[in-house]
Amino acid sequence: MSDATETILTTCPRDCYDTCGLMVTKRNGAIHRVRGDPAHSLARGRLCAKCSVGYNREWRDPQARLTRPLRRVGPKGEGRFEPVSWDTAITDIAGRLKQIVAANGSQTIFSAHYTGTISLLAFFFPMRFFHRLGVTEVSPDTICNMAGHVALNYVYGTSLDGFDPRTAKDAACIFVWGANPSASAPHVHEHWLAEAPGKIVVIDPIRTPTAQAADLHLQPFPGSDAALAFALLHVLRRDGFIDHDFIKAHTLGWEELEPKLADCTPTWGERMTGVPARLIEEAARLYGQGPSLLWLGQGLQRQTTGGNVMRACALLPAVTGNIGKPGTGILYLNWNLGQRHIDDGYLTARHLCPDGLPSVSHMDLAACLADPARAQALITWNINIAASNPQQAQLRQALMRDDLFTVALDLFPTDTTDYADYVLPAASFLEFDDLVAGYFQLTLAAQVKAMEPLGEALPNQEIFRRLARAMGYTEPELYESDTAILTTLLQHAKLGEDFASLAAKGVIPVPPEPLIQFADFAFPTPSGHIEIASARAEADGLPRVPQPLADSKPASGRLRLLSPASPWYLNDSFANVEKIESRIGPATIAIHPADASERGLAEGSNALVANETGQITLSVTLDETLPRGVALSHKGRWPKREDTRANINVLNPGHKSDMGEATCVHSVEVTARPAR
Ligand SMILES: Nc1nc2c(c(=O)[nH]1)N[C@H]1C(S)=C(S)[C@@H](COP(=O)(O)OP(=O)(O)OC[C@H]3O[C@@H](n4cnc5c(=O)[nH]c(N)nc54)[C@H](O)[C@@H]3O)O[C@H]1N2
Ligand SMILES: Nc1nc2c(c(=O)[nH]1)N[C@H]1C(S)=C(S)[C@@H](COP(=O)(O)OP(=O)(O)OC[C@H]3O[C@@H](n4cnc5c(=O)[nH]c(N)nc54)[C@H](O)[C@@H]3O)O[C@H]1N2
Ligand SMILES: [Mo]
Repeated sequence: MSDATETILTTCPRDCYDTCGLMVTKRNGAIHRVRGDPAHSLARGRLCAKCSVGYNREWRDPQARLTRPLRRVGPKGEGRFEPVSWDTAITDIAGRLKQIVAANGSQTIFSAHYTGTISLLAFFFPMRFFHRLGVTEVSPDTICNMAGHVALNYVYGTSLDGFDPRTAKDAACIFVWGANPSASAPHVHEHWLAEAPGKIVVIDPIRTPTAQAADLHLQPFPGSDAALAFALLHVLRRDGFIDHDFIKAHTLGWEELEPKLADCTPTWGERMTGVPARLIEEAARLYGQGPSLLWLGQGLQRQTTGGNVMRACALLPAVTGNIGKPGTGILYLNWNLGQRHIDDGYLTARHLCPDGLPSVSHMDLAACLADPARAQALITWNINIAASNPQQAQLRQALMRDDLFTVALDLFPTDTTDYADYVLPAASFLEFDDLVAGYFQLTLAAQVKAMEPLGEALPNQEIFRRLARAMGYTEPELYESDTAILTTLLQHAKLGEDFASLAAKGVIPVPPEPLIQFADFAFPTPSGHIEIASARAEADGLPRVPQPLADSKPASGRLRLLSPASPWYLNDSFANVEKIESRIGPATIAIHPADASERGLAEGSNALVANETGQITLSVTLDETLPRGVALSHKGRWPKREDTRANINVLNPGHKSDMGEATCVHSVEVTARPAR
């Protein structure tokens, strides 16, 4: 054994805007420390608190991790298992799946997955197996951002080609609308936004640290942003910021929208949204003077009318010509992998299922799983549905079904794995080579193996290769090795890198020079123009143009509950990290002091928070910066680690937003009263 110190550059593949470069220091062949890569443009040598603690403790701790395949011995939900060999687990699982295919059809097997990791192989490769098997796919984005995708597709023909963050240096103004980078993108908040020369305008019902640091903070009531957008458009039009040449050359439908703006005065906007008219005027002026960037967050669209909100907000760049030149553009997610020369059709072997998989919304998952005629088996990977999905109690009831054959892949023993018949231990990102394409910065990065998998853990890809073999499948795509795929990807990308050279650098920008979004003004809509009015939306039963709507305020006595990203969790990851658990204490609900006193609640008291879907006891914190009628409780806790055996999603009825059958979790309404 050598006593040499070795460093490895790798990449954090969490579902986070930052996609940090990491530096792993090894001593005597073992990992000594995982930290931020000092040379990485955002990480700058430091990790966020959650990853810094988690990656140096539980993520490398065989006591905390799943390390062997497990077979259930107790009742579902109890989490009692016996270890079995990989051979036994894989043979048994394949045997059951074959029986189900023969007796009930492959579409009664459900695959639920999301972004537990976004590294390309671990995220995409398992789809090769599912495409071959022909399962029912639980439509991944319906749990997160589907309404926004559908909406932006109507307007721009794409939701994945955002502005290049490097162009912030050219922007006089940046709107951060319904995103909270101080939690959801900590290094973007700390460095990218802080260093941007332009004025920062944050639009968020919550006074987040990002809002506090901004030049201007607009605090609309949740779900009122479409009305706010119309009031901004009114001012932009009144004050001469409309770019008529741009509208004529590159958009469709302005004449249908314009008449609607007349009544949407700042005073009207104030009445609809709660944002003072004077701030609406000021924000419009800052945006109109430009050049301006518009970042539309994912929190923004998790509303009953979230699709309409996104369509309305997306009009700002289109009517002011803030498109196609430095310092302008719109961003939702930068995840057009083709732009980085990555072919996701190849990664998922889409040709094995030419018509696409049948799919259901996450909003319907609990009902589907409760129905033996629809669901005979469930395979979960990269997701923890028992923590993150709506209708928590109903979902758990469905997962209790003894005849629902359930297989769960994870790093950790979660609430979801507790319901499985077989639990399969997945290897962490520190344990295998992969590639990571960030969804904010335009980069391609190496995820580099820094340690052997803990125990018998295997990367997702290898687990599905083994399952394919046991199923008797013969398609070579199902067996392609990680090395072969990484080589092919990098060859096709023509970036002059192989895996070793990329691993030595950690990360490269793709393209190397800042990109001007929509520089060619070719919008991938049916008309090739930005569609302010959309015939496709109309054909889908929606209004042709966005509407100046605001959700109605909760009925008296109710609060609108927001449950966005916490800085201490990454969705439901890190909730099992003990240092974090003791640092943040019990689950809380923040409300305005006046709302609290009306309900007999005080700082530190326990509130029974309830609605027709469920109830939970939460510790009250008072926050006078919250709008009246709004409550805040962050997502991410593990039900089984709570006294109540539930988390905030026990309150989410799983209603669908107006587009994409997607979540509208920020539209949940609750009552709160003293808990006994
Ligand atoms: N109340 C409320 N609920 C929400 C939201 C909200 O705003 N409010 N947001 C929603 C959103 S935006 C999302 S995206 C979902 C996310 O919800 P989830 O997808 O459930 O959450 P994650 O923590 O991202 O990842 C899930 C699991 O993936 C595992 N994992 C990590 N790496 C690997 C791997 O390599 N292989 C395997 N097999 N597993 C791995 C992690 O250990 C974790 O248990 O939650 C949704 N739920
Ligand atoms: N630390 C951490 N980082 C994360 C995650 C995490 O859980 N923790 N999750 C990751 C995932 S999966 C996702 S999808 C992203 C999500 O990250 P973001 O895109 O930032 O979305 P959210 O955290 O859901 O909400 C962002 C903000 O939207 C605000 N908001 C809610 N409703 C409204 C509204 O009606 N109007 C306006 N204007 N604002 C509103 C909330 O108050 C919140 O401050 O973050 C990713 N990064
Ligand atoms: Mo998400």
